[in-house]
Amino acid sequence: MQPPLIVILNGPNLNLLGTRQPHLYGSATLDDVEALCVDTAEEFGLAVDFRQTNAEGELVTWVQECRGRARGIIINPAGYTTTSIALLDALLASDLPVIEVHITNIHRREEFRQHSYVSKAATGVIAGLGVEGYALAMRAMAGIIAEGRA
Ligand code: DHK
Repeated sequence: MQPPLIVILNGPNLNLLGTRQPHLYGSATLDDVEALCVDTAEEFGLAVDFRQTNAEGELVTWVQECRGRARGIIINPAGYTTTSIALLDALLASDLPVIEVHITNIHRREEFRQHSYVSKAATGVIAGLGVEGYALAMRAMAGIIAEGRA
C-alpha cells in the first residue's frame, strides 16, 4: 500500500529562506526545510510532495490538484496569507485537512500580518516555532490521518 501523501506548499519569497532576514526567518534554507519534512515523513510513514512558488495562481492550481491525490495539505502561504481569497476557496474546496504554518509568530509582528484568510480553512495553525513548525505540522497531520479526523 502507498503511504498517505502530504502536499507541503510554500508561498512567495520562501525560496529565499536562509538569506532572507535571518534574524526573523533563521538560517535554514528551503532545501533544509524539505529535508526536514522528508525525514519527518519517513518517521510517520507518510510521503511528501514539497513545493514553492511565488505565483498565487500556481498555488491555487496546486491546491486544486490535491483533490483525490493527497491526504492532507501543509501550507505556508507567506505573503498570500493576508490577501488571497482564491487560495482560501481552493483549500475549502479540497475537503482535506489543512495545517497552516508560519515560521515567525505573525501575531507579534506588524498588524497587517495578523489576519489570515487561510486560517478559515485550517484544522490548525503553527506560528513562531521556526522551521521546526513544519515537522510539528507533519506530526499533527499523521495524527489527524490516523484518527480519520479533519
Ligand atoms: C512568511 C512570510 O513571507 C510573510 O509574508 C508572513 C511568514 C510570515 C512566516 O512567518 O513564515 O507574514
